[in-house]
Amino acid sequence: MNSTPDLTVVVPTYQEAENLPELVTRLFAAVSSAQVATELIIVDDNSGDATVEICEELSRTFPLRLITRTDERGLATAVMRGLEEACGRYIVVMDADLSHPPMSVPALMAPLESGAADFVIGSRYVHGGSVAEDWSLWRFVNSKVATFLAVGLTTAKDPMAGFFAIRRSSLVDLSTLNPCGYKIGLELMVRCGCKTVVEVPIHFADRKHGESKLNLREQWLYIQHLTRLYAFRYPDVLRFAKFAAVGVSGLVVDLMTFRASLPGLGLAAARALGIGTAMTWNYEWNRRVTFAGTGEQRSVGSYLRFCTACLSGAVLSWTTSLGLMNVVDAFQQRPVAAALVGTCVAAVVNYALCRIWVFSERSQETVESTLPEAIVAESAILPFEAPVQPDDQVVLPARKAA
Ligand SMILES: Nc1nc2c(ncn2[C@@H]2O[C@H](COP(=O)(O)OP(=O)(O)OP(=O)(O)O)[C@@H](O)[C@H]2O)c(=O)[nH]1
Ligand SMILES: [Mg+2]
Repeated sequence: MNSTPDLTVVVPTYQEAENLPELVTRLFAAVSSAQVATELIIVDDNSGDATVEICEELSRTFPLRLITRTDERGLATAVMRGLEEACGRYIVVMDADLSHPPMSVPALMAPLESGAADFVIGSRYVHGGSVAEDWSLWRFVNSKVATFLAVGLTTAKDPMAGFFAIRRSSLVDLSTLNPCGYKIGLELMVRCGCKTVVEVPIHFADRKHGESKLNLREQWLYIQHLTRLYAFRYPDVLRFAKFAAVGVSGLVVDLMTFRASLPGLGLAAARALGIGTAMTWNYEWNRRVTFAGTGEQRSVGSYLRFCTACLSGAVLSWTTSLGLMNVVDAFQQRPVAAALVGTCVAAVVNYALCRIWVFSERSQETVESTLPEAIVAESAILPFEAPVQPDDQVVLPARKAA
């Protein structure tokens, strides 16, 4: 038997001692009959139940490693810790509560082995898959809504199952992952750029022992997590939304300034002051918020480029709306609609100019290269996990591969 396992199964646990003997026995029965050399890594967050003793006992028979974390709690970071420790060519992540059938583990690995998939999901919602009969309507709706919200990130039918497989070589630098909540599978699928996702049908059973650890707070974390993943997958959509929000706030500033200064300054000067104030306001907020990632510093040069971009937008808006009214019959009697189209075209072009010319990514390089080396290095490396004291973990050595 090769000492490097083909497969690492990662199981995060919190107070799952009662489920472990059955899980481990059934898992190794499945991988033995499929002749897959397997190691099991259990990442427990110091449950305070009999997890340590039970794992010690099981590790006499099975290649099992227990990692006990005392400095952190959370399903996603526990899985990431397991991924970090994995030695197998393929990795399967599953729950401890026997919701995920251990007998399906070889089937999850197979499409990775054959090259048919980059990511495999044990799926409840494909043909042949099912959930426990007494699954509540609340859980069903919850799972479906969560899946629907992720539709822009994956077309998989069950990305929330928590039972999945990936090649170890597909894993990106784990310190770049940023999952909050419990949808670590979705995080890996998106950030590791897995193109081919295959879903293998499973029967999702209800837990027999113990309690669910997932609550309403996790739903809120999921929304935050989704926002981050959408921003990662579609950076310009989110940035454009911020740009538009800044634009609307600038309109309010413009009108308020105009109104306040009109009695004292008269029409022409008050109008100029309103426009100038709004432009400065927009410049500052776009620099700080919309294009914050570029590190663009406040400067006369970038301010003038911004004003030029705004002016180009204004000219474009003016020509587009007049052109539409003069040339297109449908707009001749609809000047407001023509003005609206002009404004939209100008907003897109204005955004593009800001993105490419005013707050370009080039300016980030310039800023970083002027920073002392140590600061650049520190800001580039974000630890995903606080360092663990050696005393904090109990690692039971693997005895033999199945
Ligand atoms: N290490 C670690 N594992 C966790 C934590 N929270 C949950 N888990 C484990 O993650 C897996 C999924 O958690 P569950 O509580 O079963 O969540 P669920 O499947 O949505 O809910 P139920 O099946 O209804 O109980 C289980 O193996 C848990 O023991 C945690 O904070 N740390
Ligand atoms: Mg569960």
